Amino acid sequence: YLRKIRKAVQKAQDAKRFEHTLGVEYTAAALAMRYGSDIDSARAAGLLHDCAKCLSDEKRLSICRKNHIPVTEVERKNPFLLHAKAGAYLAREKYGIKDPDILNAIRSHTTGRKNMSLLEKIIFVADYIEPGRKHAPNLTDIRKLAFLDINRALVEILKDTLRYLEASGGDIDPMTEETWRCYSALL
Ligand code: DGI
Ligand code: FE
Ligand code: FE
Repeated sequence: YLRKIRKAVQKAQDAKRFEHTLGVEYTAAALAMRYGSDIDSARAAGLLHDCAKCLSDEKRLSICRKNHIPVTEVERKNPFLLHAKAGAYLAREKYGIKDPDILNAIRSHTTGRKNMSLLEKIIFVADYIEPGRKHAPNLTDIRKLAFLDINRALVEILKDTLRYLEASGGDIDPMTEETWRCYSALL
């Protein structure tokens, strides 16, 4: 079923985004091998995590409105954040994914959340470290850390993301902060 999903996602994304998607797919597979998580689930979640990324903000908002998916204030102001929630919805309705862990991994891939499952962490981290990413600071160290201690990698990514948002004046989703608090307290 992975080939079918891959083909369908390719149609829904531009070439650059699809390359990122493939990068997340195989990076998630590698992390799943390292941490003993189901490899096919990791690949499916990796393939689908950004399936709503190439839609318009209007489309993302309307998917949420029509399907009674709650939209927070920060999300209304920054509708690109909704590609995670809208993506989880499309993964179920359009791509036929039933596994709630895969759907949660798609839903939480941008901000994270408290008490993430192993698969959710794998997708969150794979999204950040996949080989096509180039602009993040400390990427070399975080890539190595991801295969040594996924929780520490998670905290480093959240720290850098929050720092970047503060510097660039982006609205911080309370969920991103909550995830950071949850995992930095754990270390
Ligand atoms: O969809 P991708 O680009 O592959 O990756 P993503 O879904 O993790 O989105 C990355 C962007 O999301 C990145 O520019 C940082 C931003 N982001 C993460 N948490 C927050 C956030 N943006 C805002 N405004 N607020 C957040 O809390
Ligand atoms: Fe994304
Ligand atoms: Fe992504």
